Amino acid sequence: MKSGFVVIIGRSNVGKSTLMNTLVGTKIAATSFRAQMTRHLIHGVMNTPTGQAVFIDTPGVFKDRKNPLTAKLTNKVKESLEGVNLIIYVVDPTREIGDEEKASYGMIRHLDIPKLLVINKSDLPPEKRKHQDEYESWEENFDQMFQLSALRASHIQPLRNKVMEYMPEGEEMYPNEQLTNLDHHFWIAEIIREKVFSIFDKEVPYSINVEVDNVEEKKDITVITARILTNEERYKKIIIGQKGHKIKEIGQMARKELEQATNRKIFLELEVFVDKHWIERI
Ligand SMILES: Nc1nc2c(ncn2[C@@H]2O[C@H](COP(=O)(O)OP(=O)(O)OP(=O)(O)O)[C@@H](O)[C@H]2O)c(=O)[nH]1
Ligand SMILES: [Mg+2]
Repeated sequence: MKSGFVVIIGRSNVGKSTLMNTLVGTKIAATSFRAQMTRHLIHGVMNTPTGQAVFIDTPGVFKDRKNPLTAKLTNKVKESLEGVNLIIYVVDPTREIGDEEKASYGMIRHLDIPKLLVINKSDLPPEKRKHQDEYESWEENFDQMFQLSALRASHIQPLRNKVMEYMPEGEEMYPNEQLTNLDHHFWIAEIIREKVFSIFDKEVPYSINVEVDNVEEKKDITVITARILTNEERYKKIIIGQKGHKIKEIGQMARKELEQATNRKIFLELEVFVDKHWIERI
């Protein structure tokens, strides 16, 4: 059988995590319309009749934000390229090729690894995909180009087939029922963090992390205790909101998704703490 690693790489927000989820066929990585959602190397496993491809979702290459997180995330992207069999380079045709895109492409251009170019977001109308032609002209630098919509899951199968063609002979790396390297606590934390990203704008999402302390499976309900950590007292106030409205909203959104995904009733206890050191633990 065939088996190998496929890294999904590109600048922030192009749809890498959405694409991985679609390729695997289930939601593994959290996604957001805000940049820098992904902070870890997240594996998503695709099992096919011919074998197994392990996708590695990576943090987006990000140039502008001068927070201490960016350097850490960039290192993770570099690390992700070691030992992979194939690179999927994702671009967003609604955004121009600027410094960030060039920096992103610069991380892979010299590598002697097969590369596929994915021009994502094909569901958007042509007038929004203003830079389509510029990205298409990159085709010659890649082994093949694909135009697809990760969000709508359209034109995905040809990419899946191509990926399997590139996989070498080998034994499966994950047992059939295991689709990711994320442990249960981390997965829950990512869903909660996704909700924080969806509710707040500006700097709040970049000031926070979520840590899950305890998951207790009781007879009829799962009780989860988690903390939202933020750098500053003023953000803590915003996250809690007036009369606790915001934290309640985050909790409800996360609980709903967790209940759907696990098919269990969930009790989610969320608290907000100021902790400047969360970045060191990423
Ligand atoms: N219209 C459209 N939107 C998409 C598509 N794929 C992803 N998106 C949206 O683009 C945004 C970013 O998606 P993500 O998958 O989180 O992007 P990412 O590249 O993983 O971002 P980072 O983890 O921050 O680097 C989200 O709002 C997605 O819903 C697509 O095919 N079409
Ligand atoms: Mg992502």
